[in-house]
Amino acid sequence: MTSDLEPLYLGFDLSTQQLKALSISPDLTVAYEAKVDFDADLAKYGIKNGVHIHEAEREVVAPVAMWLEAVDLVLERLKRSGMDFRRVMGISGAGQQHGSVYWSQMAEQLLAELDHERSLVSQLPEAFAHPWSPNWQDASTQAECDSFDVGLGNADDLARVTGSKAHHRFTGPQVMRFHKKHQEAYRRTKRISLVSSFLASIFLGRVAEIDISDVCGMNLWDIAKGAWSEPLLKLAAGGNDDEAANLRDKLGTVRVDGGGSMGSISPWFVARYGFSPICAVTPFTGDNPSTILALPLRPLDAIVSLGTSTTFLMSTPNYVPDPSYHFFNHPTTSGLYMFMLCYKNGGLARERVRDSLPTTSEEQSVSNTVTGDDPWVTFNALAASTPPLGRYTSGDPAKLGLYFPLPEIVPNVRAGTWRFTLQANPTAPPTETTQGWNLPQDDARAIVESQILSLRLRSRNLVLPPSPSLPPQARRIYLVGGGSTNPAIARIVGELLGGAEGVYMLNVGGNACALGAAYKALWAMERGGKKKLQDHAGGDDQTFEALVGERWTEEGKVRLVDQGYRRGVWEQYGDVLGAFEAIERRVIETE
Ligand code: XUL
Repeated sequence: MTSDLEPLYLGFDLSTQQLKALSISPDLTVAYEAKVDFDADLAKYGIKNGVHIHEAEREVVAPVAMWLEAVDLVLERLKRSGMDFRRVMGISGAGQQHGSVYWSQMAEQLLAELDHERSLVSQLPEAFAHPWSPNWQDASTQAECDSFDVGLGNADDLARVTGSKAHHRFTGPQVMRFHKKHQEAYRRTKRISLVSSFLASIFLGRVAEIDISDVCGMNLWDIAKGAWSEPLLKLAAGGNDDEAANLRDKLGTVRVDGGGSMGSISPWFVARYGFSPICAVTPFTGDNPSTILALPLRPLDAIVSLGTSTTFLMSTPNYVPDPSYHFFNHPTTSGLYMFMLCYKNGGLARERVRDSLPTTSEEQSVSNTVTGDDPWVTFNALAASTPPLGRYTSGDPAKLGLYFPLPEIVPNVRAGTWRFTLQANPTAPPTETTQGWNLPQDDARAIVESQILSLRLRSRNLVLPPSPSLPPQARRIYLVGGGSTNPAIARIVGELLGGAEGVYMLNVGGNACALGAAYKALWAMERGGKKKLQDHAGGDDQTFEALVGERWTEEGKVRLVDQGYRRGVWEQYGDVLGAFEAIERRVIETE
């Protein structure tokens, strides 16, 4: 180790709209942080919300050069905040999942010979066979998804082998389209990285391996065999064996161990920013796998991320794949898996309802005096005062809706709003109608219920009874993201999903993903204890959960926001799960 300076561990989060960097001390306290906002800082790339959209083909891409420039900029900002880079003993990072980067033949040499007097972006244009990275929001690959879904038999078979059925954004279908659409660029491509391994490569000074968790977002990795799926490689590469072998070379080997060191940081960072030459680059992973590392998450605890989109994450020892959700290898702990649901419609859909609600002048003045300009006052008041399922008396029909201002992934359905009522007799089918609805007011509770009902429906086979007297549910539910501060949403999450030990807000200032990356770097280097850290070998002794669990204190990091399970209410929602499934099916069938 460099002298007796206290070590720091540095985590990056390369997301759609920004690059964040955050360093922690060994006791897990955040020491320094900085960020680059693509739209605000790098508008010259002509992006909006970090991407370019080509509407006609439903194509969404991000400029790779912008990310390179962001790396320099974020490190400059960290330096200005006073961080001494010599202290950094390990770095890790998280990347938006599924995106791919296409390196040229020149990449390795250019990465190895960077001149510290010059920026990354000025030296690496020739390192890429294609200047764009297909983004997770891309929806241009329907034809390729259709081929993937029948590639191994049917969508169930694909989900069983790779953890997911085919999705537009998954890298296998994306590579298949790239191969057809950009033949020349594909031919010039020497290596293909995911966004996470691309960022790791920059720090490593050579193309880094893809990690064992993020690789599951490709529809190309056979999870049970722990190997690339040969038939799927062949499919993505255009159907012949030589092309499949060539694609395997482009993708390289996969790093099975989520910890340890992949190598020392590239000399460019040492000379330009003063990093120690022995600072280790540890494996980088996807943003969702990294988010579950922001706390010592126990199996059967769940994270609900209430951002622009909604994601539901759980760590579980059981691999129970199904086409309606995703399974990934856990990023640090072999034998565990990450279960994920990922929706396109989340915060934006709730905002649409919020903005449609009438504001009485009385409410407006309460909002201004009590809460400043909180735009959620009316929405929250309505969501909290409406009884579960909009049923004022036990004989009232239940109100159920689907609210998708954007085309949805779960289920795969076009944009639209649908409202139903369900008679008290549970065997009666739901009726599509707005009769009995008090609109738009009833939408406030119904939209939150609808989003959370979908989570409950799809996670119900993965949870267990936390104690003999309780029905199957998560133990703790942690809320993260913008919506996590909303008390009305927290209460509905508790009423509907339960949470035997309650619903908590993870209070980490929107940094869960970068924090997870920093914790991962720390664990990667310190899991073998002091001795191995000094030898700079990284260890292999302590699990992530054990090491971070030992140092983690809840104080200031989590806050109880709802009691969770309420007997009777949780069961009422359980009674309408079948009807909710039926209305989804009905909507899909009418497409
Ligand atoms: C997950 C997904 C998004 C991206 C960007 O499947 O597509 O959550 O990882 O955050």
